Amino acid sequence: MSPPCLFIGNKNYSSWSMRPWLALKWAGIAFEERMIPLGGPGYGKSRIAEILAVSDSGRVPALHAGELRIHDSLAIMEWANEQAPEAGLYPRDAGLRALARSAAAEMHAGFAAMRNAMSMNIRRRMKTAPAWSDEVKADLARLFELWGGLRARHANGGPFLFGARGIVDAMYAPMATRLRTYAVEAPAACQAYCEAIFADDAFRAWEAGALAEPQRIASTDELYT
Ligand SMILES: N[C@@H](CCC(=O)N[C@@H](CS)C(=O)NCC(=O)O)C(=O)O
Repeated sequence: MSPPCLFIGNKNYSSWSMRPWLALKWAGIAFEERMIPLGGPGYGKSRIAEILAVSDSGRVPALHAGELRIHDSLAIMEWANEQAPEAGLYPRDAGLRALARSAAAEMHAGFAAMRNAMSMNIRRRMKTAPAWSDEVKADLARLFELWGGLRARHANGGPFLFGARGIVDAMYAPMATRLRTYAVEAPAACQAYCEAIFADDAFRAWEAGALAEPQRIASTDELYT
């Protein structure tokens, strides 16, 4: 059987695509990838024709594995965890696993103000942060509280949120790039966590792909200019 195929958006811009791509790499699951450019007709309405052809939601990421078509980042990562349980994408302890799932779900369903105001743009570096709304400030405070608490608790187990890297880190990796892009000052423990993400081999491979992409999406590149 041919390997699974992960359909993704532009590596520079598609935060949801980055997440399962990292988790699949970390799990050691071989897969093909196909990039469908965002930004053209239908973008923002889940109506890009090339995406609709491979994803029932009209959004990427989507994973095809045999007859199976999974069209959501977290669902793809849960599938990866079931395919490769030995990879440790979630903590082995059941209680910690529940907390990791809580943190992953919080990202999947939340941080809307940050996601809107800080569109992922890996290659971009703003010199100073724009003035953030109260909603964005509240999201940042919650992010730092969550990361800071987990790092304090798991400092001895490794540099990631639960010590070893896993689905929670895949979920939050795009947030680390947002802080870097939009010149957000983070508490030291959170900055150290961002550095651990930036040093990760799979993250660096994704980042290299983002930097090599020629396409520009003006609506994102011109935020705050
Ligand atoms: N809940 C979905 C969100 C996926 C999503 O919003 N993907 C964006 C790209 S990052 C997309 O496909 N946008 C296409 C559009 O808006 O038309 C997931 O977790 O996979």
